[in-house]
Amino acid sequence: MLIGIIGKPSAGKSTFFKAATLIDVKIAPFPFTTIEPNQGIAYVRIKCACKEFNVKCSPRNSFCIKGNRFVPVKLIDVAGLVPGASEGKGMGNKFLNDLVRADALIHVVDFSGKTDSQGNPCENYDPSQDILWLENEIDKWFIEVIKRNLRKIRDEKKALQILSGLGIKQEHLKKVLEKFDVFQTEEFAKELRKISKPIIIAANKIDIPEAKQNFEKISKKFKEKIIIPCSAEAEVALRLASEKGLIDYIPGDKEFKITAPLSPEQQKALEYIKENVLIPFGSTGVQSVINKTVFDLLGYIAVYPVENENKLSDSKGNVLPDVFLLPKGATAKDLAYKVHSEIGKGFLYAIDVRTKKRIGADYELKNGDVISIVAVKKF
Ligand SMILES: Nc1nc2c(ncn2[C@@H]2O[C@H](COP(=O)(O)OP(=O)(O)O)[C@@H](O)[C@H]2O)c(=O)[nH]1
Ligand SMILES: [Mg+2]
Repeated sequence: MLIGIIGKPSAGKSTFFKAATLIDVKIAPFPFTTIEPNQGIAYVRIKCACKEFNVKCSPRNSFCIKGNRFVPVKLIDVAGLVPGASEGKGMGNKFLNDLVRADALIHVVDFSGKTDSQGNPCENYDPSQDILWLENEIDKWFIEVIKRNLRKIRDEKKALQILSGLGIKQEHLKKVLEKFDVFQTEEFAKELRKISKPIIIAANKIDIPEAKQNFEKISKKFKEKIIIPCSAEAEVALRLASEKGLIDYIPGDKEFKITAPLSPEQQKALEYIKENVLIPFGSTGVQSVINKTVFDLLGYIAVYPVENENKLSDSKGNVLPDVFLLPKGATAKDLAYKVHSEIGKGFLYAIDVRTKKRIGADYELKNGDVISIVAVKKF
């Protein structure tokens, strides 16, 4: 899963990226496949099953802080967009390549109204304009790419083949085809964008008083969109203070505890965050944006596979070692394949560890399930 961060210049994309990926490497000692320069690892935060089952977990592909499991997802800081980008303004191929690969987009919007559509300082800019023009640019870009690729193509089967070649997923094509045919290019492209690149809005710089007022207005205006108040800068400050041992703070928490003597400036900065972000909004919002992107926008679920249903462990005794993020609708057999292709092939049945009930290959997994898979071992 890859999540792209988009927005106009100076909206706070890089700050958001830093906030979401800044995590003490000491607590995340597991290896990752190659990460490109503008990519980073963010984490969704879920309740770790260790608490409920009252066991001490030994995570392998994630980590646990005080009963909160942090599960990695890849984040990509896409270049800034400006109005007219789809006609080539301020946008290179790099942007498009990054965008194509993203499963979902976080649109970081400066809600303070203190930057114009190009990212220049101003007063009283209406942030809802950004929500509209940016979505429109991406739609236009989709229309453009599809038109260009389907020029002179008249055969639907061929057209769909070409779209698959562009990295567009079968399941997305299928859904769009229920509403439009591929030659209704504009409607088709817009629907495809909506399904294949859903957008969540991070209402950033919410610590600034004008942003609060704008948020109240705009969230009422766009009821169908997911808009999360957030302060990327506050989250960076809290994660840094926590790394330095000045405060106790877990990303996503609604408060922090001071654990060391502070300079007057540090004291003031933390007080500001508490009064203007944490108390009025319940958190900095950065963690919440990541969580809602994965669980609400993309509809994923988190599932713990274990081998030993009594010890909740793998064969080496690691307790609740893994947690996987799977698309909604994933079955017990899908989970088995995710654990290992051999386990998938040899799948016999599975056990829902909570109920101790046997479940079949087609059982649709639920968020938070702890599942033990029984497979033929002779492969
Ligand atoms: N007050 C406030 N300023 C922020 C916040 N996030 C980012 N900024 C500031 O906005 C400016 C642009 O941020 P940056 O991350 O470089 O924007 P980008 O161009 O979208 O990558 C910088 O001066 C940041 O310090 C926030 O949550 N609150
Ligand atoms: Mg930047």
